[in-house]
Amino acid sequence: MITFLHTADIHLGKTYRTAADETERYEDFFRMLAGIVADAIAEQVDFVLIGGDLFHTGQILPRTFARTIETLQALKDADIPCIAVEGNHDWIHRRDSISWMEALSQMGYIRLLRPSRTEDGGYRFAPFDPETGAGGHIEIKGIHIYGLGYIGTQAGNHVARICEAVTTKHNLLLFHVGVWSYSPVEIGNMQPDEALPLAERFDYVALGHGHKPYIISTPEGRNYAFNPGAPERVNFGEEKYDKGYYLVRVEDGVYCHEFRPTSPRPMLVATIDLDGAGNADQALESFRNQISEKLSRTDDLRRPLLEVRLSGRVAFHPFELGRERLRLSLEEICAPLHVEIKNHLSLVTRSGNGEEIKRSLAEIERDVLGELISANSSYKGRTDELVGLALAIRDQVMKGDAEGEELLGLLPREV
Ligand SMILES: [Mn+2]
Repeated sequence: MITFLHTADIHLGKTYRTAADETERYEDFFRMLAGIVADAIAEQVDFVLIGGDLFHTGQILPRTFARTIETLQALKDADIPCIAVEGNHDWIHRRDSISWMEALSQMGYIRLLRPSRTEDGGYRFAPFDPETGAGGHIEIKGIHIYGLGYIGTQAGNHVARICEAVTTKHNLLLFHVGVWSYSPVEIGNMQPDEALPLAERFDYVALGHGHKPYIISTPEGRNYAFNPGAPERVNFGEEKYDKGYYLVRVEDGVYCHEFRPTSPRPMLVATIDLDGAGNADQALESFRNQISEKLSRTDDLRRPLLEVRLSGRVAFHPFELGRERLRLSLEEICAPLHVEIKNHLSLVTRSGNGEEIKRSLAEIERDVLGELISANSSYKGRTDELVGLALAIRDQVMKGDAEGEELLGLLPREV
């Protein structure tokens, strides 16, 4: 019997750069990988598969690389091969420098599989060479493992060429791609009928990319492609997904999977309805009650990640219920690790002739910014463009995903 562990989308290096406790969030992803590594060792698996997006970005910090090595060390010491492909997040566009994934492979922490291409556009899966840390194919206990990273929206068109390049039996494919409509990700998917020929060539297609787990079967009902999803909650929108990875046992060529659940950080996306609130104090009271009620549904004591959307028509200026005020209130209730607030309140007033006027916070923000920008004559005729740019930068900062150089990158050169 052969056993292996299949995970993907670990996203090491992600944090919220605007959070005071960014280290706590940063450690979530390493803690998660360490738990998976510990399970692989406890189960004495023959190998571990990582279906792409080990890292959150192509350009990681040196300490992220150091922590990754620390975390994978136990697997290396136990002589359990860790086989990985690159995801869209690990992808490095500058081909003149070595990627972090390549470095890990050269150092023996992972075996990075990547095919080469033939002159006529075909695929070539060269045997993996531990000396150089490169190759497209590796055999372990009679299973031929082929690896393909992220090839983007063209994936569906490449299936025939991928299958043609494989002539062995008992094959497994590690592939960072989503299959529509199982995958919640919009980009980088192929259609189920485009993926189907893979079922003939490969006994198990180990997917990565979509952060939600799913399994695809042939029309005859044989499960052939497995996506474990991200073991941690990476982005808002993942709060309801099952979280875990697969432990797979292979006996006489039959693959038997078990989904092992993980324990990700609590995440809550809450829409708070403040419709009809007469003043900001009343609205804040209602806000506190609704948040507390929603949080009481979980008994996880870890500091949650929160996305709060305020909605409703109120009789006070939405600015009065500012982000700082809401943030302080949330701090008292649950000390969230990270908060994103989307204020969709709208102010309802009556004009002189009794007509209802409804204005949202977004409209008010645009007006204020527009006035400030158009006051400077050198920005003449570009008010809308610059208001849009200012709001885009504001949104990036609030998300906590980008800072410094990355934010400057949003600016067009001539500004
Ligand atoms: Mn991912």
